[in-house]
Amino acid sequence: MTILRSVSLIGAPTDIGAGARGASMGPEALRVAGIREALQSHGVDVQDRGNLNGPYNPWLPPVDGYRHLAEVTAWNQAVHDAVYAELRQGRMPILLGGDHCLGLGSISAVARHCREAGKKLRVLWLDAHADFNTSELTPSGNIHGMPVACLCGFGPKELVGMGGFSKESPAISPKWVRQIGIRSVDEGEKRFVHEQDLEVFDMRYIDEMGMRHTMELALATLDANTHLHVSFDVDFLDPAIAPGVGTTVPGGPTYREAQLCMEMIADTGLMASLDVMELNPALDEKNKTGLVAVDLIESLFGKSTLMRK
Ligand code: 5AB
Ligand code: MN
Ligand code: MN
Ligand code: MN
Repeated sequence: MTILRSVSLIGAPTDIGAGARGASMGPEALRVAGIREALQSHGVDVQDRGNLNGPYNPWLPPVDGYRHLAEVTAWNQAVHDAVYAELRQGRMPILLGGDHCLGLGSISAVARHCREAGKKLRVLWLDAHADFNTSELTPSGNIHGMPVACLCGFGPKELVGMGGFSKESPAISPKWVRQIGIRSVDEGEKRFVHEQDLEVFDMRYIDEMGMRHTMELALATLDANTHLHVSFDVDFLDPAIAPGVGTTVPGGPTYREAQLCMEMIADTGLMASLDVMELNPALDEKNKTGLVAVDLIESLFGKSTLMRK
């Protein structure tokens, strides 16, 4: 296994890109749920870098299709810089969100690192949503619905340009992304997903083909030179096991399906960065969702049954 055994936790306590308040409390809920201790119990060296700082949430309506673009940019720059610094030191960054707009800062840093290190990048996007909206397509203006599009070069220059990238030379190609668990995509967004040929394993696919086959395809064609980034939006999970998110969508992966998904990622030994996003303790039940998230993260780090030890 080539899993990096040195991990840095980076808290990003904001809900600046979300449609509900409360994801700003996510980092602390993951700590209270024992993320550090859980990883340490699997022999991982864990440094908790504490929380990043950024502007408060003014809770304003959209301007030109974006809510809080300046604040979103500031938070993402802080995330980008922190994630990039950890990668440069050979450590695995785990971003504790925070809403999913911050996937832009995190993955732009990962893409920059991969470009400099000559590594291939594969992004696994575990989510109920495709997060592929643009300012023209969005029904809400909430930027947590746009990070994948921005990373692919479709978005405002402030965000598309993060990490030294540009519209002409974006951080990632849609070809590098595999989306899993998708079950809520807006009308215009759907068209754009098809137009850009994003590879989406939606719930219909998982229901028909099973999680095992889905993950075999999503993890196909990786090699030893691949940096595997996992962007885990907690609303990926069925609301029955994960009620503590702002945007619940019924019909998500069960506990068992999600475990298998994480175990198969762990088996590759290639995961080198991770985002844990959108946990909203204000909507949770006694940190149930925080605890299930930590449990699944343990599986990403190789917690498994006796049979495999
Ligand atoms: B999340 C919606 N598509 O754009 C929009 O939770 C929801 O990061 C986005 O996946 C959900 O506002 C963003 C309706
Ligand atoms: Mn998301
Ligand atoms: Mn989502
Ligand atoms: Mn959400």
